[in-house]
Amino acid sequence: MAKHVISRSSVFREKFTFGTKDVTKWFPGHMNKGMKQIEMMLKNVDCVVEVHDARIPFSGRNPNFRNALMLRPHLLVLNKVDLADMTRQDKVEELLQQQGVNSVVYTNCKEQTNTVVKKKLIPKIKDLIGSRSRYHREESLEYNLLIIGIPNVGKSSLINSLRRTHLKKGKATRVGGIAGITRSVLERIKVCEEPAMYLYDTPGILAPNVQNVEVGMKLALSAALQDHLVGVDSIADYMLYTLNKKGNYSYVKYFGLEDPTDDVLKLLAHVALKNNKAVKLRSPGSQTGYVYRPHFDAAAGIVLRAFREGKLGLVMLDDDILDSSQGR
Ligand SMILES: Nc1nc2c(ncn2[C@@H]2O[C@H](COP(=O)(O)OP(=O)(O)OP(=O)(O)O)[C@@H](O)[C@H]2O)c(=O)[nH]1
Ligand SMILES: [Mg+2]
Repeated sequence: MAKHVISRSSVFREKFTFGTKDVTKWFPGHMNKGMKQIEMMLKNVDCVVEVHDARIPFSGRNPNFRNALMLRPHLLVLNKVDLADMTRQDKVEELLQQQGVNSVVYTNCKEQTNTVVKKKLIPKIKDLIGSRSRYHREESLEYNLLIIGIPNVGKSSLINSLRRTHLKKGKATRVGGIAGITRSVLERIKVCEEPAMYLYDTPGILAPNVQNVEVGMKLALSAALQDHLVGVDSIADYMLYTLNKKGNYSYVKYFGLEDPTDDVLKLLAHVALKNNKAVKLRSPGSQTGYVYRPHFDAAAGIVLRAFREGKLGLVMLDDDILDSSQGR
């Protein structure tokens, strides 16, 4: 991380001013249908595997899943751990436990050979299922798992990773970089032979009302919301605010800036210039009749891609929640 001696209070914003776009209400129709399908599936499943993004272990977990989590054994998979700053893992787990989450595993489903998926996940699921009554499913030798979570956290990737690891089989379900790839509850997908385990993939489902705008921005920054709903420029601004607040100035070196900045337009203009991203505008007053200005949205796309690929360092976006629970 680049070292810069800077007096934060005089240079950077202490608070982020949220725009007018309402990011707290984004619940497309397919999510409503998905939630109903999930509720109907519950009687046929032995364990609910909830996948969430390790960079936001608390923000955006859907409270409407609570029913599902209480009725069946529940495992929380914090995925994308390759992008997350887990320095405060103990605190994360303590707080999750206070919220009733007792079983957590951390995964990186981008990795080809994922040792957690290979060695820990199936035994943990087996133990969890063994710890409770399976009711009418007691006789069945097959285990059915339901995978749930908000959009784009890696639910389908986890299924593919399990299949690759345990069955040496290829992709069974579609994966993609934009929220909303899986649109409905899918067929049973076999993920393990011994014991026979099947998984139902489901669409990512957000709470109908995200708690507040800051949670909405964290979801947008981690790509659980589609960018156009918030605007790439606003998301890039929130990213800059967040990195500066954490004293993470790695973006300075990465984008070749001279100094850290709190001005997102300055950052975006610089990135646009470096990447030849300009828009040509009519300007009757100029000699050629045209002027060029930086393509801010294209630059914001480049900046967000770098952040989401981990090029700007590992992050924990829920630091504020960990701080506010300190000493409680
Ligand atoms: N860095 C990183 N990227 C991951 C990981 N797991 C998944 N991804 C990426 O995250 C994106 C979303 O993955 P999906 O598996 O489609 O996520 P999903 O939860 O099924 O998404 P929806 O079906 O849209 O709800 C893809 O670009 C994956 O390659 C991980 O552990 N680390
Ligand atoms: Mg999916």
